[in-house]
Amino acid sequence: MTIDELTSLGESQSSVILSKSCTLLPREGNPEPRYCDLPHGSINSMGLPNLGYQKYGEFAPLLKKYNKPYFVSVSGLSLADNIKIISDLSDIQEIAAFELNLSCPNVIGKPQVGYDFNQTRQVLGEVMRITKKPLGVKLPPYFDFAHFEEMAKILNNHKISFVSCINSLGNGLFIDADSEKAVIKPKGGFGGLGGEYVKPTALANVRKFYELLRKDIAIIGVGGIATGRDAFEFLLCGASAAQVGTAYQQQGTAVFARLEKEFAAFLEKKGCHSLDEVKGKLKTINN
Ligand code: RRO
Repeated sequence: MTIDELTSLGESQSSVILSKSCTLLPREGNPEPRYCDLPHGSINSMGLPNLGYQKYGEFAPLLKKYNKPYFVSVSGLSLADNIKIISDLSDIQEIAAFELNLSCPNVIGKPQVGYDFNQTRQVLGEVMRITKKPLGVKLPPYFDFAHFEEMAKILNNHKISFVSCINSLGNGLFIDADSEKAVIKPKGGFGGLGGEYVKPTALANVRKFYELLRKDIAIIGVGGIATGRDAFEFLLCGASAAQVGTAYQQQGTAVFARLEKEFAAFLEKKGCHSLDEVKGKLKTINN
């Protein structure tokens, strides 16, 4: 969220710097406690705290020295806000791409756009017209094949460059039996689940969209990646890159060097010399 955090991503082994999702105006976000580590992941209801989109534009030249792409995540609270943010930031050369977040589960009174197919169609139709930069979409998890198919049809109709699957699994509830309380404060304790809890759901979403999307739409896998072996599983399902949320929150930027090392060692153990040998090559049980 802050320039210090973005700078430390620049200095880390991550291959991209991705900002916190931004809105038109700065936001404090929801009251604390709003994030909690759990035995197998995390729950959060941050509520989109961010410094306002202009700051993420101003940071772009400061991050240039790291020689890695800087992606700005955009989560305007309305279509008009998304248009304003993306058109204003499109002139900034040091921004490599936008990730349009259609799936924040934690803003009170704002349903996730990605669960409303008509709204998604409208947002993409308008937003794609106003930028020449690569634009990807962060999707919520889907659970029904009919929904995967409907969303894929919409995405295939637009010149998007990538999808990131998945955002946190919205509105879980983690409670502590001793205190008889929820572990986070906003929304009566309901929040987005991340980490190990969501990995099978994330793999399913990557796999389904790999089957259904145009091959020029890259898939960024996200949801429970904590080891090189996890990253390999996402590659098998069809992901071209990995995004790390909970493990980054828990371990800081050192997670990227460890993941890279473990992933390379895993590929070597398998005797793989290129990612294309593995990407999307998941086997199924046929007899
Ligand atoms: O800030 C958040 O509450 C938040 C966002 Br924008 C998001 O996309 N996903 C999430 O789990 N939390």
